[in-house]
Amino acid sequence: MADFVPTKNDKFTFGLWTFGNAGRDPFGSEVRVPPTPIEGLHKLSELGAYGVNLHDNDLVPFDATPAERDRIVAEFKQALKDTGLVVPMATTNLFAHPVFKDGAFTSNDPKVRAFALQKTMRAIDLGVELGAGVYVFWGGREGVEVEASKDPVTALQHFRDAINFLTGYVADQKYKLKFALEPKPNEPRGDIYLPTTGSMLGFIATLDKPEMVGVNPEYAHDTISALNFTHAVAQALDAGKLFHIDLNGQKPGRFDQDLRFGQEDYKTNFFLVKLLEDRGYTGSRHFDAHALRTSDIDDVWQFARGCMRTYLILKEKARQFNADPEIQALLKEINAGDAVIDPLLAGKYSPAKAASIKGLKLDANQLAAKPLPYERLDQLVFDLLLGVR
Ligand code: GCO
Ligand code: MN
Ligand code: MN
Repeated sequence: MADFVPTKNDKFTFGLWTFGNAGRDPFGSEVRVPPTPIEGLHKLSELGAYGVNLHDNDLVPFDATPAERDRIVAEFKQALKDTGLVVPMATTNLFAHPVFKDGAFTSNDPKVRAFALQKTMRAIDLGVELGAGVYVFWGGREGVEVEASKDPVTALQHFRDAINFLTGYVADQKYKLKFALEPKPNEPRGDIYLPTTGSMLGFIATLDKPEMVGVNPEYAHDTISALNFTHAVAQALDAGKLFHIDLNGQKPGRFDQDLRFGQEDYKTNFFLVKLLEDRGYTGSRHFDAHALRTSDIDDVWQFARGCMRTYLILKEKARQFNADPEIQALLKEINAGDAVIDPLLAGKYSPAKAASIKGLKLDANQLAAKPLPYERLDQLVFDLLLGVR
């Protein structure tokens, strides 16, 4: 820990598509030949990662024959054994092929929706075969540019039908698999349905088997909309729905950058890591990012190393924050309770509590005069993060 070198216990995972990114962007072609999935397993194991996650087509090409599929999967399973890495999460590529150009589960065309279900059932079988316990749904193409083209309520019903169908499939197969829905406001669609973690949580409550379904929030996705990602994760934790998390870097209000974890906004990432660690989150710390377009392969591995190192540094900073006497004394002062009032505010409503609260002698001006030394607190956090404490 002192050298911030990860071990498998840290549960760091990378998508095959992350180190496998060839640097293509909307304005330019590939800039590097990425490592194969198997080369990636060996390198990540050397770097101290815990596992890899994948879309069906990151491993098995879209048009592979059943024999090719079986050979590729067998070789990959052997490499997992050789490296000791695991596959905790799997997902479906429902965005790359032109068939999904106007959506998968929310396409207006029932044949496309059926094709998406067929592909996803096969991809779930693959994920389970590789040992995945979490299955992610990122609806990259589930949206519109032309509002007139889809009825938004019907689109939600179609999405609900698909998730209900697939939880039924998983239960029927007796798979031990949970679903994690990943919200994103836009990109590649102009507007994607269910754009935030809160929208997903609301939607989950309308499903047939809500207990099987949680969320996979991503730092970049909430940050694109300039929302507070740590608060979104807190809400998911509070609801018992944080089944997975995608960590990366992003400037607010920009295109989807997928930067190295922690590359932007150290403070938000510090509070994010602190939240995950303080609240005992036990899932994978998954990096859904890729190296810069300027990187060669050596630099790709610097990127992977950097994601994990940054997490461990922020985790150590969280430990220091929790052990810092001055910060803790301030927090104690700010959070001082009240032996009479606290019990009245906690737990369920009762007529007796209502009467007691109505009868409290509370002087608003006196309450307003209470000092809140937040400038001091925030500067202490800054000093701690910048290493001068
Ligand atoms: C994105 C998304 C994806 C998903 C991935 C797993 O912005 O492209 O974050 O990377 O996380 O498809 O479902
Ligand atoms: Mn993303
Ligand atoms: Mn993601």
